[in-house]
Amino acid sequence: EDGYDLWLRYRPMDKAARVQVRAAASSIVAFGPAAPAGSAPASPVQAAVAELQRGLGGLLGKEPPLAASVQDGAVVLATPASMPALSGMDLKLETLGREGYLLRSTRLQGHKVTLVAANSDIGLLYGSYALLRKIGIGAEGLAALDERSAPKLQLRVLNHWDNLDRTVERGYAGESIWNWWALPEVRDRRYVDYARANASLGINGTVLNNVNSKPDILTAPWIAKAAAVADSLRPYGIKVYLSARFSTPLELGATKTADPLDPAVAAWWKAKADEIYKSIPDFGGFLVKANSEGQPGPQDYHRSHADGANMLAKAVAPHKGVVMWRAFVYAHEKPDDRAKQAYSEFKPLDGTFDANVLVQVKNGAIDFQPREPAHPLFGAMPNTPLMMEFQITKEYLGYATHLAYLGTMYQETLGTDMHTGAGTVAQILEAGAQGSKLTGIAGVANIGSERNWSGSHFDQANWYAFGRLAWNPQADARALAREWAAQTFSAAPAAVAQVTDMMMMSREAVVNYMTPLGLHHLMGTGHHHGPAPWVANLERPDWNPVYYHRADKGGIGFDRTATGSNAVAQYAPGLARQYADPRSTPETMLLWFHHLPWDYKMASGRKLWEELLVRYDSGVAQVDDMRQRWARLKPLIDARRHEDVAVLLDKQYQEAVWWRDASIAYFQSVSGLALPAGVKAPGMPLDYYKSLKFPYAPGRG
Ligand code: BDP
Repeated sequence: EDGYDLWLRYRPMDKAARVQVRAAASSIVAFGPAAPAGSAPASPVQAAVAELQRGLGGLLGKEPPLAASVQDGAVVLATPASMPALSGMDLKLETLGREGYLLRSTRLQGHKVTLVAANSDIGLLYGSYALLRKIGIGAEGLAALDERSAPKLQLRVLNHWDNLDRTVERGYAGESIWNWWALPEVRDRRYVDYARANASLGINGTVLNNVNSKPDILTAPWIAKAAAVADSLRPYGIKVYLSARFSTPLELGATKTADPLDPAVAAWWKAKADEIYKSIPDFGGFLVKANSEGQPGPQDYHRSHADGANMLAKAVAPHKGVVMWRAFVYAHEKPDDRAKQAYSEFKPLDGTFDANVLVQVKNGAIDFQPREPAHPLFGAMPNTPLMMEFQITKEYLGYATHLAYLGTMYQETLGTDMHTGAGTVAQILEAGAQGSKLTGIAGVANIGSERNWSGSHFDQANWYAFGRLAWNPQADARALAREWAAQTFSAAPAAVAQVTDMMMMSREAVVNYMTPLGLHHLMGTGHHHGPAPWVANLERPDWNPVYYHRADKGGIGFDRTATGSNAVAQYAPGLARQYADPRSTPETMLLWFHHLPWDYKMASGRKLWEELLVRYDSGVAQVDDMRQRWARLKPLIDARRHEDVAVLLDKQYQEAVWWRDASIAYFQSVSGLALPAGVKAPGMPLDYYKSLKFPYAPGRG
């Protein structure tokens, strides 16, 4: 096995389980025309039938036939439109919305069946995947099914940072999955497998190109390419979106300015939207990165983010499109604290955005670090739909070579109570804005052209966890890890338990050996690979790691309290109070909010300096532990994938040691403190770590 099949492997179940499954799923009844043999499904129902046949066929060793009428043991896919009798069955379908589904063991027309019911065809597709998932993780309770589920967020979207030359910004899984050159004539079959994987999780949108966008993407040839991708994804309920460069009309020579208040500019965007919708009638809309990291935007014309977003929103509104406007901004002026910029710029604009605009906010206020406190904008803009933006690709967490399950990280942010009275981040996202139904979440994809899709087998789990949390932001990371492990590696309980435990410890291990106790942004310049806490020579202060850790003889950490940048004041009072005092700040975030002396007493009784060393060591030890657990799993995992993972864990171990040693060597040089007895000295002198260069690191786009 090479990982291509993802969590949709459908390998044969053991005999006892097969008997159970056959009783509940021996044939399939669906309504409407079936897909012609050999061609890709053309509708959600055809996609559902194809997946059930493939899935049950694999699990049971024999493909269940399509039956023309209801019979015992059939899986019946039905909506009130395709089977009016459903309306009389008190199924409460109205609670499922457009995309939800119901799975129920019941009697239909006198036969015992497994009913997959929904209000729409797309609900049937999601229900079919849910049924296969249930069987894939052990088939328990299949004879007495009664489950209903509906997505809690409306837009569940992947963001591809894919360039038009097929490189991928922060991509570590090969080239872009989109073979732009060959499109639109050539549609890679992989697009359908991509759609299947996403639909199995409930992902219903994808932004095809990088947020650092080019004007070309909105020209006719590229619209045609995007339309071809959209055609492949449509049967799976996935809408296509595009990242738009704010200065596109100006750069294409169509207008003299990109000022959003210039009527010619607005007219150009309106006409452009009309043109796109001609080829892609269900086009989702635009994602925009403006006035950030050198990208053009409305502020170039002394207009606000709202002026820019609303101009685009008006262009797509007649077609029911949306604008996802990113809050990841970098001001031109030297900031007093980069962590404060998004809130400072966006909070005052609350309530001024058009109804079809969502502001897309990264999970934390800096940039996808191994650990960040939740972004203060969540809960602070009650009149504006906010979308969460997580990063699935591991730009700052060891690329695709380090094992770091991000389900725990996502859950940590989603579970944070923002003390605004609106509950946790998950609840805030679910509730949406006053008077609006728009809700959403985005994940920066880790998908590429590699056979295993994500650059490593375990990185598939981050795609999986993102998708499942997008459906239900209150889902539990451990339960999702278990589900993924059972479907991806083996449903044997011993394997599931061990793989799950490894996943659950993995992200904390990375935090420990890279950025313990709230440290952040210490990675190598530009490529973000490996430790570089000593870097101090970059033009902008907030590009330098020393800006973030502020270590000197006296202590370490970024003072974000009233005596420092006062970023804590951006949080609601309850949370601000907690973060303002080192004693009530969780130790995991201590140095994010506080600059403390090296001999500051930690909860463990140790001094801060000693605690830091302990954390670095425990990160290394955790990777070693994962390595040993994986070695013990050898008899339970197929040989090729077992070896693939083992090789990566060895590399991760070496790099964890490197992170530990380089960090300790550097912080010791600054603090001047001795290493306590028992702490191993770094393997090499500090200058050695400083001399390492990575000019060809991947992911620069
Ligand atoms: C940072 C990445 C950069 C992205 C930027 C963004 O280093 O490549 O363009 O975020 O989100 O994390 O726009």
